Amino acid sequence: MRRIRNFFAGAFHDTPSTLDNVNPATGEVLGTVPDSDAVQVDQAAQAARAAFPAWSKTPIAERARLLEALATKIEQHTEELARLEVEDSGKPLTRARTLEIPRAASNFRFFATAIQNFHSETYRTEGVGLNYTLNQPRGVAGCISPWNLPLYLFTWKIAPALAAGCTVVAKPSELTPSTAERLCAFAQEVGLPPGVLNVVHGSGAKAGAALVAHRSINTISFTGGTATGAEVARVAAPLFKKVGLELGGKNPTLVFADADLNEALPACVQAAFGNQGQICLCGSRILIEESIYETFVEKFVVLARNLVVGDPLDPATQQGSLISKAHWEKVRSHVERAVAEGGKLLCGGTVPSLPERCKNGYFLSPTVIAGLDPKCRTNQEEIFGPVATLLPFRGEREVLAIANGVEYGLSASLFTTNLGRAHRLAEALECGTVWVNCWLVRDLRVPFGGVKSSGVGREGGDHALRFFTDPKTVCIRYSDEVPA
Ligand code: TXE
Repeated sequence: MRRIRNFFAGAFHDTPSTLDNVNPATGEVLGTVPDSDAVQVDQAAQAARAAFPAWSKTPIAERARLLEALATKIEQHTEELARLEVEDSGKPLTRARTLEIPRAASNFRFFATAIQNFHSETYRTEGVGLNYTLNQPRGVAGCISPWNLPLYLFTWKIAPALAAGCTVVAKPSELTPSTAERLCAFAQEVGLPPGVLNVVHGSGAKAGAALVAHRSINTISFTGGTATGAEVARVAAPLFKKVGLELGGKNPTLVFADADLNEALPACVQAAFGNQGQICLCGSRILIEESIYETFVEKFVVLARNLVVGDPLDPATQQGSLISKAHWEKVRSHVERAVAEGGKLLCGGTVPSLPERCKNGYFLSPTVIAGLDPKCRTNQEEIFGPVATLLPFRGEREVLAIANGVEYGLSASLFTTNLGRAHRLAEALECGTVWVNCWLVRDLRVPFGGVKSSGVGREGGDHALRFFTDPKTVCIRYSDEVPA
């Protein structure tokens, strides 16, 4: 049995009460997770506060060196971390090993370099003087991350915060604590000073809420559900905290008749079902131009049906389990509602047959639904599971109305070979990222975030470094007259 512990002031600590850590692919209890409350959050916040003055003054080159060292540790432990991620979340091992853990290492490497190139502004006011800005770290940052891409999203917040000179109190999801604990051990091994990175495990309602409300934590970077994001914003607003929210999505994938279907079809399948549909960027509404609708649907359903659902440890597996029993039940209830709303189930909706080891796991076959109105709840609410809906459209005007006709605005994918249309629609789509003829191609320098109910603020590159710093303006008055 694994015993996860909190990490603050450079050491691991037990808590009086714990939660169970369950492997969702097998139903087996893996061990315990601290059930932290305001007391542990306060201890971690005090450690972070005490460490801030020295860390914020640590030369950038030294901070960057420590971040590089963390990246190297992650790389050296890729296999171990990937297996922990799989046990906690049920995602396919191949995915964790080749994509998610390498990306966690890249997050540290990227921000180790980015901070060395981070620059401030200068304005010369002629005849008066010079203004420049100092980008100063804000203090103690609270980083709250979800369970879908555990170490990948955890490090996506922690790396820029540390690079910028903030100290951190972080809370990973209570469902996926294991890789965060390993990261703390790496922090000890590479010599990150005590109190610079602190991790408090526990539920959102207790540990998460205490972190958001803590007065010493003045900056909150949150990724999670939209309802939780609203609660975080409500608590943080009267405390005048700086808050970044990366929330849910109901992202459209637009497929035009002029698209190269050999490229578009596999990309649409990936976008719909990647990580069992549990990525905020998943393209869960596929909008297809009427003239190719029948052809597209037929081919898409074959590809979806052929995805291999199975034991996450099997290298052939493309689809693992959902994150938890509660989430599995929620996604299945969405499928039932889709049918009640008049949707036609073209494939999936059922629990696949699985090897003995996974017979108590929370699996669902990739599910494709057609025949629903764009305004029905299935097409409006985030399902966050392996469920995609297919909708026909006629022309750009109609597809824009459908694509933008939801409360969310995180991303969109657009498949077309018409250059003018690609630019026109990229401008008109209401979201933070538009991918043209691709999905989830990520450059860590670009701004990342959403509009509408998908969130506030941007992560990535300089945007993240700006988030964790405050610009201070220094105005120096001097005379233009050269003394005689
Ligand atoms: O997320 P929560 P849940 C969406 C997806 C999913 C839904 C609910 O639609 O079905 O959200 O998922 C912590 N104060 N996304 O309930 O609760 C929590 O402990 C502070 C989209 O699992 O938002 C965890 O660490 N923190 C998403 C983190 O918030 C709180 C990824 C996210 O959990 C808290 C995940 C509180 N009051 C779900 N309550 C994305 N944008 O990628 C919870 N938490």
